[in-house]
Amino acid sequence: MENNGNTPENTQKKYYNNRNKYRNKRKNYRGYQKVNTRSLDVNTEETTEAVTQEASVMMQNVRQDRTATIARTTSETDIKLTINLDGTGEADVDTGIGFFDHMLKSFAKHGLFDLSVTVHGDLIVDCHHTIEDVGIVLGEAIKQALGDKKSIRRYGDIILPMDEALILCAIDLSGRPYLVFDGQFTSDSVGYFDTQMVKEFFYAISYSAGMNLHIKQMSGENDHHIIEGMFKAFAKALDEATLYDERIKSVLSTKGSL
Ligand SMILES: [Mn+2]
Repeated sequence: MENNGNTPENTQKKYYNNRNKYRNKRKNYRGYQKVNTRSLDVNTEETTEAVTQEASVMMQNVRQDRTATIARTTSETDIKLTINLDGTGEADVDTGIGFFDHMLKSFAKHGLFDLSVTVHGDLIVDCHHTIEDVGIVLGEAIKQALGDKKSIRRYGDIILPMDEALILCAIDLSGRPYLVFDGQFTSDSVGYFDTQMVKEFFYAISYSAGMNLHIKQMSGENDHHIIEGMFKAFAKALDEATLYDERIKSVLSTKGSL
């Protein structure tokens, strides 16, 4: 009564409570990943601490679902888009512009994103609204899927070859939009895709995603190669920037947010 409740009975109860907590943690841990648990078989205080740490790592591994779906309707376009940043490259794309579909499928495949896009755009006018608005919506979806950007690499870059074309792409998921685009095309269009729209598309993404995006054509002659190189390079750089890095415990910024 006067000994702070530390009766032999209570002490035993506490012991069993702690033991059960420890066992549950171990059970959860084992259920999560069937890996080497031999190191957990010795019941010492040190081991309990190790298990607690493992449990915390385990919780970090149970990541947020990085999927976003956005629907946007204006008088010019009607768009529904879903992206999963942790996908496998599956794409289901129908924009009404064959070459644009080809580019978006390349983007999904090489970034290992799952992407579904359906667009009813005013193609009777031209391809402008359709391509620009998909850029806006894709950027919004990327931003939404990224969430708080905790534990991601933030930066990604590549110099990607496609035959004679060589494309540099560098990304900072800084939250600050900025596009630097350096590309020269010799034809007005590839299929029904106007080459002027390449820059517009990436501009729209960088602004709606809050992304610093550099795309630079280092060489290239064939517009199909140059544009496809840009979409693939963007995909690879974005994949790298969105990858989780276990060493990054919070967001990769001295400000504390991105
Ligand atoms: Mn191609």
